[in-house]
Amino acid sequence: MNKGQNSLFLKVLRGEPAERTPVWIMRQAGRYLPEYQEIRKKYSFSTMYKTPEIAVEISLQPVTRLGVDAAIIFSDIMVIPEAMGMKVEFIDGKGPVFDKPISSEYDIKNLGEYDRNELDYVFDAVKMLRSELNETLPVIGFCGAPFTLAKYMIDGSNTKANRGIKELRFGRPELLHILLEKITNACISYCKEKISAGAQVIQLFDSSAGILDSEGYYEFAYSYSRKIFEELRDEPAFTIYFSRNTSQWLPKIKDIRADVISLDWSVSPQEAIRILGSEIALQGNLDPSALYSSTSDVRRLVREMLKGFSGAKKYIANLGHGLMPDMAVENVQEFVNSVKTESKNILS
Ligand code: 1CP
Repeated sequence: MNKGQNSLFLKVLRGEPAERTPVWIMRQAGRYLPEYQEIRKKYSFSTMYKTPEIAVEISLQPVTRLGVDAAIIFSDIMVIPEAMGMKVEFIDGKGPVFDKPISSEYDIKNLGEYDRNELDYVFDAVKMLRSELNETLPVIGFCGAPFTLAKYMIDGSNTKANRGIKELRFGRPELLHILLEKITNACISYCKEKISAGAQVIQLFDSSAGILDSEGYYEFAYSYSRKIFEELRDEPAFTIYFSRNTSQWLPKIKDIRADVISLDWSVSPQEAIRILGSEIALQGNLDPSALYSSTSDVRRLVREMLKGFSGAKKYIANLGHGLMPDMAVENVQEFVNSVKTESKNILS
């Protein structure tokens, strides 16, 4: 299978020898960067991700500024609900808010068909980004995992109580399955088309999976993400599974059929390797809040993280979740620089 060019990132995923550890950061294209804020002053967030030229420019900002080893396409996971006919607004300080969240059996059964024509701007942006990078670095495409998307579509925003989704999970599980199946089919089509457009890596974000109980996680989150990975097995792209607050379920996650498991900071690298083995590729996992400390602390913590993962055959450095808007660019830069220099020492 042709899984792309000779970048460090893809070399590591193919299991080839590499001189250092590759690094990228979740939410690297975003609000902590002054050059992002400059563009944001002029446009709304939705104009930014719906205009391929702007999305590509923002995707390239962290590449230019920080020297990360992959570019993630600037977009959002809510494009799938939008392509299923739902209306989403992005409110400052609050994130996505749906004007009419799903609130009944009728809403679930009459949810719009996923219309890929609504998303030409995403596929165009991926094509453009791949061409701009000129095979130097890989393009990471991403997709919200079905459970995480369902949570937002039902609860309407990032409410802490998760009232609607939990009501459905316990009260009308068969309806939740109908919804999850519709979303899963949309995700499969969307990911395949992103790969056709040029994405060499696809990360599935199951950011909300950790709100579930153990049985619920397997039934409503894990199984649908696994189905997507099954469908992507023969596609020319590597797949990454990111979920949060789910490390208690790592023995199960081992079999999710993703090429890479992205870890949060609730599990130590050594423990993750003990559970998952040293063959599967791992990504992560420094607590993003570590970037609120001093630059010398960042370097020390990165060194510890890299040593912790030294038993994994394939490893990509990242945080355990995304960057926050108020993080200092110099500490973000120090994270990237120290992965580069310290991993050379550790690997040599
Ligand atoms: O400028 C602004 O006001 C917009 C802020 C913003 C940005 C920069 C939003 C709204 N989304 C994004 C980009 C984004 N979202 C990316 C870009 C690529 C990158 O990583 O650099 C990605 C991968 C996402 C994915 C995303 N959006 C997730 C899953 C990952 C995660 O962080 O858990 C989720 C849950 C969302 C919803 C969303 N959209 C925006 C915000 C602020 C949020 C998060 C809401 C929340 O955490 O409550």
